[in-house]
Amino acid sequence: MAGLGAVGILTGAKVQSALGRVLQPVTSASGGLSALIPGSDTFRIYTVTDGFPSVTADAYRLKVGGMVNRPLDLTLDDLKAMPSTTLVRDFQCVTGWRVPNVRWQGVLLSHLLDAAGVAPGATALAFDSFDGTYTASLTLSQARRPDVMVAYGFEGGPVSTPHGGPVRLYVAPMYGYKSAKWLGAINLVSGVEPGYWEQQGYDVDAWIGASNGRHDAPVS
Ligand SMILES: Nc1nc2c(c(=O)[nH]1)N[C@H]1C(S)=C(S)[C@@H](COP(=O)(O)O)O[C@H]1N2
Ligand SMILES: [Mo]
Repeated sequence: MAGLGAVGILTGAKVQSALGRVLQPVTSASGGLSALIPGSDTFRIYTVTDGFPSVTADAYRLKVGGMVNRPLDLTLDDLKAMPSTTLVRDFQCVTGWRVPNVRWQGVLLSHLLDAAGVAPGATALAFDSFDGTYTASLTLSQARRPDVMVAYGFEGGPVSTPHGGPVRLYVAPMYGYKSAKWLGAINLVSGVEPGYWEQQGYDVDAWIGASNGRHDAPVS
């Protein structure tokens, strides 16, 4: 991955397109001229399917199921009625780009786990995107961290469709591929089920390391 990152900086979109299609460059979270400088702090928009899936805020549902005591079927309003958390962190893709100080708002995953009640024997979470293809995984202890959330807010507004709205996962301490966009379902399972990129060689434990230039302090 370190090698890929270095190549990514040199050849940009070509390498990124091998890892996930880049559909459109968007303005940096911090804005300004940096958006025009190749390799600078802008988000790349990724999807592994043909374009973006889209649902209206009214039709959106998040299901929490699998090994739980009380399966949940939540609307966007249900999520917004839960205690909200704001995190401001760097967002880092394993290919080398990083966007500093991005503001996310949403519900801690630990809160959803408590609401659903984790059944005995569950040790991991499997996340499904409503794009029908993308998946991600976390262990139960990773999911309970105070910097892991289901996000509906981004930079003071909603999470846009290209960024995975209306609701995406946001796993602050890990590389971006853990932060599944267009989040449709969370299932509690008895062992880690490697996600989309993890099945193709990315680390299942995707901690962002200090050697990768992260400069916000880890929570723990
Ligand atoms: N559904 C879905 N989620 C996804 C991806 C994807 O292709 N599809 N790409 C992942 C990767 S590798 C990164 S770095 C981030 C990028 O988020 P962005 O597209 O909002 O910049 O989304 C992650 N979540
Ligand atoms: Mo990524």
